[in-house]
Amino acid sequence: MQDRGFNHPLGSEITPIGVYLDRRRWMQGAAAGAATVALPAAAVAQGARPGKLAALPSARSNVAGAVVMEKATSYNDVTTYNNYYEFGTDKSDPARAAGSLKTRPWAVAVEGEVRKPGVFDIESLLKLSPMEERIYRLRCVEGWSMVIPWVGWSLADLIKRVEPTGNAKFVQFVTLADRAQMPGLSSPVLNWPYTEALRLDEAMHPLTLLAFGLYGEVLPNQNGAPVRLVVPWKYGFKSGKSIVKIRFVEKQPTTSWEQAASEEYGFYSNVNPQVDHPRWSQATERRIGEDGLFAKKRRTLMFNGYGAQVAPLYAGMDLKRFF
Ligand SMILES: Nc1nc2c(c(=O)[nH]1)N[C@H]1C(S)=C(S)[C@@H](COP(=O)(O)O)O[C@H]1N2
Ligand SMILES: [Mo]
Repeated sequence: MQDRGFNHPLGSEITPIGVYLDRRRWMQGAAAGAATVALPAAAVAQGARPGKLAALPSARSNVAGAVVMEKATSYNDVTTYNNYYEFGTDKSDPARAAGSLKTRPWAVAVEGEVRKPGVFDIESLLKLSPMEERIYRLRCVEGWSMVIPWVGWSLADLIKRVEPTGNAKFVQFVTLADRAQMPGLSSPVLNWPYTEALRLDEAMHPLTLLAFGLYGEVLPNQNGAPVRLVVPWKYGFKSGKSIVKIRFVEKQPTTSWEQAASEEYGFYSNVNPQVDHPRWSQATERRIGEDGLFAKKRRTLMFNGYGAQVAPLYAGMDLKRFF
């Protein structure tokens, strides 16, 4: 399991009883050879719906490695400690400023090297595949992490639908860039629109999630409403928010972060405790919500703990060179 070798949990992380029971049933199900056990997603979310936004019902994930057996970061921390530079560079800026983002109507254009390009409106995307809840770690390159119950489905479901051609080697993700809605665009801190990209096989990996919600509700604007990417084995910036375009291309695209500082942010950006950022170590991380006097730093795991699922994608690659 991906958690082997992880830091011994702190007292504050002792599993709530409902989650413990849920986990036991899950393991019994796994032992019986069942792929899934039908349980309400709320049992997994380690707490009730916050009741702030519209509900987004989901089933428990079928994807191996999707469930992290750690205490979820509180909804309050997940939604008030954000990176979303289109709304400012302070962690508190997006929660304060992202109210101006209009998430309806919304459409995602899928184009480039695909046989079936098209424009998908958000309503059709919400119905494209069954919603699953997946608890993933999110590890920022800055050295902090969270555990978040996301709601969405594997990006692969959309990719199969549009039928990539043999020339499709990379997938680019483009965030909305509208000065009227996004005050941060007046600063040249990044090249707008924010773009990210994955290799096609990374994008097709079942762990790669197109997320529409968290904590059983639609995404708050500051977390990338109405639709964002979550790539759990890579540093957080690979997970683009508020996506309006998905483009299939032959050549490796440069990303906004590479354009800003290519020595610091490589294309791959796999979470890797052995490859430090040029200005700081990546060996440990601070879990948001564990900021007390006695909070220990956590050891960062190779591929953020998802190595059993994703290491084969990088077999034979020098991950110091392709950082
Ligand atoms: N469009 C856009 N997407 C973005 C960012 C951003 O500034 N703009 N920040 C990235 C970074 S650095 C991180 S760590 C995650 C943070 O996601 P969260 O705020 O939902 O925790 O979003 C990523 N996606
Ligand atoms: Mo980040």
